[in-house]
Amino acid sequence: MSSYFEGIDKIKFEGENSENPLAFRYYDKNRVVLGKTMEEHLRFAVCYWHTFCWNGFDPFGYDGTFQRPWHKISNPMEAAMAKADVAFDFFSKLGAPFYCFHDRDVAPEGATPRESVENFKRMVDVLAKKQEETGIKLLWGTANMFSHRRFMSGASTNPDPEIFAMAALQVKEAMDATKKLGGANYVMWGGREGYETLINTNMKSELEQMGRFLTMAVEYKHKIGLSGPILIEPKPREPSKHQYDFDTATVYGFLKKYGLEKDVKVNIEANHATLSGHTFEHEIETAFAHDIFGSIDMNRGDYQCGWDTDQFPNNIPDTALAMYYILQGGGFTTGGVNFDAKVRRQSTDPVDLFHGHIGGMDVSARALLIAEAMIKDGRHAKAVADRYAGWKQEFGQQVLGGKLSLDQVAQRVLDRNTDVLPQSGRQEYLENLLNRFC
Ligand code: XUL
Ligand code: CO
Repeated sequence: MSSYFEGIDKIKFEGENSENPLAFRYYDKNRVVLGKTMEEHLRFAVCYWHTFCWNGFDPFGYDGTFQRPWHKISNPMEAAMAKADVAFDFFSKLGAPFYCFHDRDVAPEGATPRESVENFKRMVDVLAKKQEETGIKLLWGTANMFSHRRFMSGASTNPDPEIFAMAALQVKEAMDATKKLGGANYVMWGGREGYETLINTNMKSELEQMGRFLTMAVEYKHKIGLSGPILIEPKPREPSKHQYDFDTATVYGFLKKYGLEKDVKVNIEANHATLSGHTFEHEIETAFAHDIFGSIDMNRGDYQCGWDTDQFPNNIPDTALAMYYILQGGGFTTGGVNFDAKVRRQSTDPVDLFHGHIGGMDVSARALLIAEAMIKDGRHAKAVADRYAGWKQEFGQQVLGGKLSLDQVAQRVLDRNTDVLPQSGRQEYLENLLNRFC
């Protein structure tokens, strides 16, 4: 048990009228919503990297602003231990049932590949023990193949196959660790799987390398019996200028090409969706439409900044719409709501970590209740179903069922010989309807 959060008790649900900033007003983990508890629906996870690894650094400061005690410990394994103590203390006090990590978040890179593997294995044992003591579970594990300078030109997409091999070692070890810790999913985010300029890039080769890498990871998943899916996390850019896993639709095309669409799903991040020019709900619905919805990284961007600001979500209608489409699609199975979000670098106190997460959890819980009300009301779903009703009728079904050719459909128009008039899409009515629930 660490003393970093001394004075902060376990966060409780106190209800809508509570004025206590360290209490939940909406997240009542035992409340039943559409047949499942809030805890079962939302499957909240805290991310290790933003909350415990980032030190508040930005390129204009001399140093990080947070000065957390474990950042000052010079022995890297001792620092990793202290960080793990604080992390599990935080998860427990917050009441988040899950956490997520990169290999390098929990254990330091060693002087050689073997030492790195050793460090990681030692820390995985520590995490296993802490999971057992606290009951906290792993939502997903992943490997950091973007921070070390060796990955500056990519991991699996690197021009050098020996760096591909270094990435393979990390993924193998991180998959082993995820299995050992009972992780529900395994995530791959390709921050450096892309390029800066085509002038020095063989794109065809890089895409083939990436396809091969993912195929090997899927084979290994089956080999070790890692039960959950591999999740690709799309993002259009940053740090790569052109990131190959641009958005969900792009990822789906890639999975189809390599025949991996049954084994691999997506982890959709709100701020990545908006950076790719889409809404969060567009990405969620695209994933459901292709049957590859896995999990979400919950956060928000900044309307004025064009980069990944990873802020905690605070917009109720936006979050409600995302939650509504998740529920309409059937909800989470192995996935959950991971806060890939960080407090601002001026939010330097331990308590700020609680404010960020409590706010994000309450907004998500409120969004879940709004989604429940919309589903029970049924008017939105009916309006959309009515709009497409023709496709359920005889002619629509014949077209979709492949019973008619293009010239037969054309002949139908000539036989009927009447114009077809457009029907209102009722956008404003539906927007007003949504706002009635928020
Ligand atoms: C980066 C990002 C990553 C992934 C995991 O934008 O979202 O933290 O979630 O590698
Ligand atoms: Co993310």
